[in-house]
Amino acid sequence: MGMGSINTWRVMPAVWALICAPLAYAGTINAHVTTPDGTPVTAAVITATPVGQGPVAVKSSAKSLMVQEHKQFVPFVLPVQLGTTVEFPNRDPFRHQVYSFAPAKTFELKLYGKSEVSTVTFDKEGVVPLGCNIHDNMLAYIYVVGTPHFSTTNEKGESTIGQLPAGNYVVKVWHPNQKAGQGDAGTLAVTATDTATVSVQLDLKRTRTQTKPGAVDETYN
Ligand SMILES: [Cu+2]
Repeated sequence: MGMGSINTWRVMPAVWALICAPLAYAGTINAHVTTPDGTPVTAAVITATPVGQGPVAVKSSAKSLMVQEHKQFVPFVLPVQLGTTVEFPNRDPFRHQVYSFAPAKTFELKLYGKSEVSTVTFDKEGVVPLGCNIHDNMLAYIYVVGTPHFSTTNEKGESTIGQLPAGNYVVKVWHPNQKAGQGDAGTLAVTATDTATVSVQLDLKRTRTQTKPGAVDETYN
């Protein structure tokens, strides 16, 4: 045996560790959400909950962002895990006053101006529609979920949840405009080595969306 064989022998265990380590612990779900006529649904939230598991809150003080910019909330739909604190930074040169009447979280932030940040901690599962007392057209949703496994669909209606321990998961889809009785995507078996795929159809109501960013016609006061 020459030197080449000895080197290969030494390197192989390290290579195998690199290849095998991620696969041993992590499964993936790929979801594709469309309307019945095949139009991709953007901003739908996919959740995966281990079968039989109750709501799980975040372990540490997780933070998330709901920005106000150009008289809009960004993002339109923000999924967060139970117990997450959401910051509401104002990036407009005028003031906003954010509120919700949702049973999952009723709150009203003080009127606040540019570069000011208010926070709210979401401690109940459910849908929290947001509005602004100053700008009637501002609308967004915080969706509080009891699982760490969730993601939001992109403009193609696609979404990936990774890093899943192998097991059986209840998969659900939620979008603020979906009609009642929809969103159950069934139970999926996730293995450590394969990608599970699920296609879901959501029938959407016609409802108002946020206005497009317009001319900034307000001054900071
Ligand atoms: Cu506002």
